[in-house]
Amino acid sequence: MVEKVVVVGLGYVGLPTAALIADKRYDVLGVDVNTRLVEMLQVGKCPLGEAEIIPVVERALHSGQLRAATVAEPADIFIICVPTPITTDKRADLSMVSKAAKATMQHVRPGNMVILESTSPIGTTGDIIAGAAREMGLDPVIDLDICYCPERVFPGNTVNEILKNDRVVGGLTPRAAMRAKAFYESFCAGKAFPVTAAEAEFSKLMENTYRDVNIALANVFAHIAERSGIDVAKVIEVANRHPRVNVHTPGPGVGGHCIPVDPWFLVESYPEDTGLIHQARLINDAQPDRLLEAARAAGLEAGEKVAILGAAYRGNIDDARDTPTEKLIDALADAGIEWVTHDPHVTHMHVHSEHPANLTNDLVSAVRGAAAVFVMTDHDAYKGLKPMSFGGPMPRLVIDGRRLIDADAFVALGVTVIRVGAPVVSASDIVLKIPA
Ligand code: SAJ
Repeated sequence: MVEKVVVVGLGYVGLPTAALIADKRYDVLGVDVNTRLVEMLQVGKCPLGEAEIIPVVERALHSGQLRAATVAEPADIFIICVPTPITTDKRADLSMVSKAAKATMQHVRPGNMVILESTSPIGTTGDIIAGAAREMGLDPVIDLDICYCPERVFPGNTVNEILKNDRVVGGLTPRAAMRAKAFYESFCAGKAFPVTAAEAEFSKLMENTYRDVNIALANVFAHIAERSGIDVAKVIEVANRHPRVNVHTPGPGVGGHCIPVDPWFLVESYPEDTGLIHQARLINDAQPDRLLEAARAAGLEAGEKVAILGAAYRGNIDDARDTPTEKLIDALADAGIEWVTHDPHVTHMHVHSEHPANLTNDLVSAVRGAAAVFVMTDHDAYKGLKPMSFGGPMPRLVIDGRRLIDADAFVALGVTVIRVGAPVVSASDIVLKIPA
């Protein structure tokens, strides 16, 4: 018998998950509160997602294996994939999980499996999902299989990651975990590892916190290098030849909807044990400010204009959520400096900040009249960037937060180059190096 699956939350994880499960011959209903999105899906159109996802979603819609609605229906398996953002005071906002759990439980019957995929503080599945089941008169342990199975999607490579990554599947009971394992292994080539729901919640937070703390460590190494006149990139390269060392890449800060958010869930719940994690968050969040401070120390002044290269939080994607560029914009506004943001992929930015990004995809117009250029995103388009790409007079300063540009070529034209983790280089340094 074909199992029916309801996926609640059709965002960057839920929608591709729903479509890929439908592709494996499950009967899938996608549910979302966004009526415009649902209406588009109902006429067979996929209005969001990466280029690879759109045809998968549209194929699933046309085959009838995937349908969309604003309200759930009875099914065998329910998957909740709604956002879990943080509040301005860095607390987990679980309101969407609560709402989705309550609405979903209206349709849940004994024998069903209910899975939470949203990144959540330890204990959320036991509290909120099981709590919503109890409110409907269901015993979360006897009547249902309740699970926590975190997504591990790397935006830009979503389809592959859903289909190939190993998964952690946590159950409120061993029976629930084994059922989740069988379900995920039915559409995913990766292996599913059964644990408890709390262990799975912790694993997801551990994975992203590990990355954040390691990036912060790399950023601290960059600060030390900047002070000591050493190039950190060169040192990281040789240090990483050690078989048990993997220093991450320093940069202009940490963006995205996961890494700058998830460590706070641990800090909120375990403040006495998370000094290191808290400090790492502060270090990564301060990187855009440090870049601006360095530029100001090199002469950038209020009233001048700068160009920011890159709005996306990571290279070659069009996703600008929580991008370090937004923090840089706020710092520029505070310093009375004007800005234009160039990005070849991002067409709109949902900013928390009250300041506009002033986005353009025309590099020459973005840098025209700029006193300084900040490189914030590791897009391929900026790799090896040369002065001639600016198509006109040079800025006085280039601040390379990603170590991408052809620094020598800029310095040769009199531009001062500030790079994360390296000494500042200006034309006078080159002159000094020329033998008499
Ligand atoms: N970054 C650095 N230095 C590095 C690596 C990354 O500065 O060495 C920056 C990036 O430029 C970016 C930020 O960190 O601004 C976050 O990037 P990321 O590469 O960690 O990727 P995300 O946030 O897109 O995806 C992460 C992934 N988690 C891990 O790699 C542990 C992904 O697998 C998760 O599914 C995703 O978070 C999520 O949804 O939780």
